[in-house]
Amino acid sequence: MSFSEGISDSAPGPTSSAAPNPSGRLSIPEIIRKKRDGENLQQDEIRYFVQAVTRRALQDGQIGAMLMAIRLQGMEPNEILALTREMATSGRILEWPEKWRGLLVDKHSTGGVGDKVSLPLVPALVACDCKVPMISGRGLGYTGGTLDKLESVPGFVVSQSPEQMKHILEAVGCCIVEQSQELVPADKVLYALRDVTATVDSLPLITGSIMSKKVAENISALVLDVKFGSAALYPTLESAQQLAQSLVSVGTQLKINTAAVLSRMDGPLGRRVGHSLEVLESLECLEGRGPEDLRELVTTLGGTLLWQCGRAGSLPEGTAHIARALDNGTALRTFQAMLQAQGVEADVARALCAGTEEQRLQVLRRAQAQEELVAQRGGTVQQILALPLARTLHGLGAGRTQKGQAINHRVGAELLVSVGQRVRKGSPWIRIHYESPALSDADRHSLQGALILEDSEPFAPSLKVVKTILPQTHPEMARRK
Ligand code: IUR
Repeated sequence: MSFSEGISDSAPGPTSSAAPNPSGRLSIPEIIRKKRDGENLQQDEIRYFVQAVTRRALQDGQIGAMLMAIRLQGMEPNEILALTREMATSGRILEWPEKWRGLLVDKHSTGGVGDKVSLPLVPALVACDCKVPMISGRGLGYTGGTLDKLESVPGFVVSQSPEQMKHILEAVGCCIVEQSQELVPADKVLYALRDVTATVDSLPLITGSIMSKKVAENISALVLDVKFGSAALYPTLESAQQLAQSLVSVGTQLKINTAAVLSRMDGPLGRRVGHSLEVLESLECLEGRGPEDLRELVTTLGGTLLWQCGRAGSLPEGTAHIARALDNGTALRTFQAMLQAQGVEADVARALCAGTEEQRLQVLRRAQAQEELVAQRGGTVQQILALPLARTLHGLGAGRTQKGQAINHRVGAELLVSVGQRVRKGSPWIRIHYESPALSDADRHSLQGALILEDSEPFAPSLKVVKTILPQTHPEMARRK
């Protein structure tokens, strides 16, 4: 018996142009062939494939072939919508009390170096009366994951059941957790195979993967931070915009009020990269301090969400609400409560959120060694390239080269200069925190390549956010038409 025959019993019957085998039932090889040859798949074919994936009824080779066919041939918007819907319903959909309707929001980023936005943003949204059941991810490629960053706080537990999530949302208003086994199991299988079949960057597959998890979260509003640039998944603004449009369109059709912000990812976000250093910088942001570009993204993404869910009358008003929550300490107190609700001892959470930098470092632990590199010439900083920096830190143990591998949360870097600033030859521009392996001459060389200097006047750095794609059905949009 072939695999396709083995799973055809519970499959929907064929439609006129669906992919049946000679017995008249849907057939996986025939569905793969259709996509391989650039044909559109019917909804029942997509359902058949996703259900078979979820039941682990397919060979990895079959799934890999289908992923590559999708990667090469693409999908029409109606196919992407069907894929997302089928993936979302491959597992449980979270349920929330009726009184939270309209208040449940989330943010998703396509990932960037130094991107710690979720840490200050999630509690700031709660301080503005939202509920945030964030399901987040681990590091991908050279970019760190929110869960890995939070795990640099001793005691923080990312694994929480749907029931525990509800309990934490009732008590605190937010949680940041890993995807449980019960949510979108199809994505677990597909994602693992995308990673090893060079199909991660497929627009339909990214859309299905991200949006299925948001549909399963059962939220009302979502903002997406879609990055573009040399250290982003999509290098150009145009390609990132296509992805953003696909995500917004699918989200809207699946009844999530979805907006997207397009932001630059050539240089690191903020001045600290590496897990525990990024927690430190997030705490500064939660105190109303910290780097301007981080605050810009937190307030823009949060402000957009507050406007989407009606907690603010305009984008500037939403931005101002988030800024206030950062400046008046309410977001920081919520962050402290979230840490405790997710397993951190009360005195540890207090030392982090109300302590001095020294007390914070005692909790997070400083790496055994630090080294400052100095500028090899004078000039104005045009750019600090995120990719060589992230690659070097990855090699020093800040990232994983294979699944399940331990990472060193203490490895990282602090930028001592900003874009647009003049530096003198011989002045320190970066401090590297490392343990084992030690920093090598090859590392020093590649790091020096990240600092781009030119003989020009100092200048103010550009904003990170270049464009916002608003939800298609928002009343304000309708009024503007
Ligand atoms: N994050 C996801 O959840 N899915 C994806 O495909 C990518 C990032 I790329």
